[in-house]
Amino acid sequence: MQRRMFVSLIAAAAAMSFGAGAAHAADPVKIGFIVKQPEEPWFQDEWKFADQAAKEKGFTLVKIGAQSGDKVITAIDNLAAQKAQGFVICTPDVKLGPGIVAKAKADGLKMMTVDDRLVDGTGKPIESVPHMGISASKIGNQVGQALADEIKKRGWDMKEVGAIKVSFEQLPTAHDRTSGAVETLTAAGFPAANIIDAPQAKTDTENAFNAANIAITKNPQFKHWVAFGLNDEAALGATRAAEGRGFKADNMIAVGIGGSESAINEFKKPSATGFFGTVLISPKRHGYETSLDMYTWITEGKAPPPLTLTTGALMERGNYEEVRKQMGL
Ligand code: FCA
Repeated sequence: MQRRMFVSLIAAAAAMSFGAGAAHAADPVKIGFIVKQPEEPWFQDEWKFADQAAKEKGFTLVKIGAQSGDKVITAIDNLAAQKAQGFVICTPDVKLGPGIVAKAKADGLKMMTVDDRLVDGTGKPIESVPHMGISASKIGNQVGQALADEIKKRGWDMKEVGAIKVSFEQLPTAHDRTSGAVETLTAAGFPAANIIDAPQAKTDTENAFNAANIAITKNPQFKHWVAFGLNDEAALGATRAAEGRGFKADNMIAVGIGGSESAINEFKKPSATGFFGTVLISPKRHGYETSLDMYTWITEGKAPPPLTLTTGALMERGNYEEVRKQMGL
């Protein structure tokens, strides 16, 4: 009896020294989180919430920034060499889809995508890879509605308003977001001819600034401007370009998508800027939940849901703290 107790004590001590989660004690869980633009606050936030999941569950999170296809491939190889079992990725280019899937398979890693969904050679989403993204068209509709409401509130004549559509057509979620905004804006009576396409080369503030600058320069006929794009960086770039051309808060309404630090900093400025609002989306769901999904997949063999689309809520200068709190941020 005493001997048996001694043996089980030793077993318990051994299990403890390997850490919690005894079933995989010899094989610690390691998960990669690869993002395309690590400097962007949205991705910093995703990482922050992924870290929270890692802390709670006791796995190791490997955060990697990969701005090109080459870097993605190197990142996957590195993860395999470090004995990671899986990764979550927001790819720098969705067309890399088949290559990334093949690489993960060759290296024996589980993968799921976040934000930007991989496409195959014909441009169709790769449905075999679990994905969490935003409900892009609906959130675009919310942006368009916010713009239309504010134009009306200010009593502007829509004929005299230009709309900068900062576009990034090669990314399906970007296309869906801006199309949603256009749809709602025109349904509210905004003239389609006043929507000026401003294609950006990359989805950051600088490229949005350059794109918007050209749009404004080429269209001196407008008295007021509104702007939208796929994220806050697009709306901010357009805001800065408009400011440079003399269109400040009272003649510019930009609405972004995101609600991370770039937007908050803008709302915190002592006086209002042309960055009127943003549709807050959840970096917590996209960072915490995806990492947890991957952890469950690795430890219990239960694959994440094939497709999860998250929602957003409009927030403005006057209510951003409240709206963020409501979303648990
Ligand atoms: C895309 C955009 C990001 C963010 C994310 C949810 O990846 O590039 O800015 O909006 O979707």
